[in-house]
Amino acid sequence: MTKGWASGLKAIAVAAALMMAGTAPAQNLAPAAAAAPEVVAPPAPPTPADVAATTASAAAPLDSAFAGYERMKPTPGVGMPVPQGIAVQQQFTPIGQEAKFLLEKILNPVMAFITVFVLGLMIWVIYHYRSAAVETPSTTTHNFTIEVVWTLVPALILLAIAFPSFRLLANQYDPPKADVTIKVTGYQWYWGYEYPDYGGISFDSVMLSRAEAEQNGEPYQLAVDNRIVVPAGKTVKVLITAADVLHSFAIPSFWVKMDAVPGRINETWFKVDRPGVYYGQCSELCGTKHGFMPITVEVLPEEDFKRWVRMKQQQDGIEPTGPGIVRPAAVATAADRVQAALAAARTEPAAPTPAPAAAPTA
Ligand SMILES: [Cu+2]
Repeated sequence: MTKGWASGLKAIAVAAALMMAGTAPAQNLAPAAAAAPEVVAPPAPPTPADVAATTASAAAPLDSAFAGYERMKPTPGVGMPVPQGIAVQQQFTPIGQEAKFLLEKILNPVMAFITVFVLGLMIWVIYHYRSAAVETPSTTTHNFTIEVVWTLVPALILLAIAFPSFRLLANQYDPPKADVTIKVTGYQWYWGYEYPDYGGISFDSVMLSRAEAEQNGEPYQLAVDNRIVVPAGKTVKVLITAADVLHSFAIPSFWVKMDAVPGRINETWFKVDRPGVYYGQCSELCGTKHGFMPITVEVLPEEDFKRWVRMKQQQDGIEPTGPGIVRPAAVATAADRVQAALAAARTEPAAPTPAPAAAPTA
């Protein structure tokens, strides 16, 4: 319950911050936009060269709006498997950290203890009760105390494991409200991604060749051309399906693994605070190139994520849209000025030109 309140307040704070951030540039730009037509009004009709120049300057603020996005370099050993590694990868989501703790601090020690204890007991029994050491074998078949102990002790161990295990399961299937939703589609043999919140940005993600991966400083067979990009510290809901056969969307360092089933949508989520590059792979045998459809997730600070969204929207010809995405006011104004100038050129013929020509004849 407190979690709900906290996230509610946080959402309000974020919304307020975004609204303020959104209005500030508009206010700053408004006087310039208002003053511009007065300057533009008296001069001669624009030539095509003028229009081209204005269009170019109109594009400039849009470029600067997402200048600064560049592919992030991965940190060696982080978000990827390591040579000779046998442990679970370092975890970067709350669920992953909880699960890794349960596995490494509770389950593995309990399993190791039981395995060693039972093996020792068997060796002891085999040695002490071998036929050479026992002349007359015992005929004992029941022992009430021992039977109670060997039933009760395992039951108590299972009960002790059940509590943290069910808590983890509940947390896993009770995600916080999603900030970003991504639709993932598995294909033979690549992944397709869609961002419905941001005007339906969509792209395919294909594995890089060895040369391309090495050139980028990325691990071969994990690096892709188009990465999933998400904001840091935000809850990302992932809707997963497949277009042909079964695939599985898996990112080990997020504790995420979910089947991609044709005709069905599965759901999972993750929240990563640390910006960085994280790798995953298809984890369901899906055909000959099953091993060649990796997943790359790039977690960016929120502002950088918005720049990436704007860049993708421009590439796809999508109007700026989505939570926190503001249409740059300068762009609208400059575009409007071009339209206005073109309209003026069409409606006003060369009317003022005869007047100065007539003056010098006198
Ligand atoms: Cu697959």
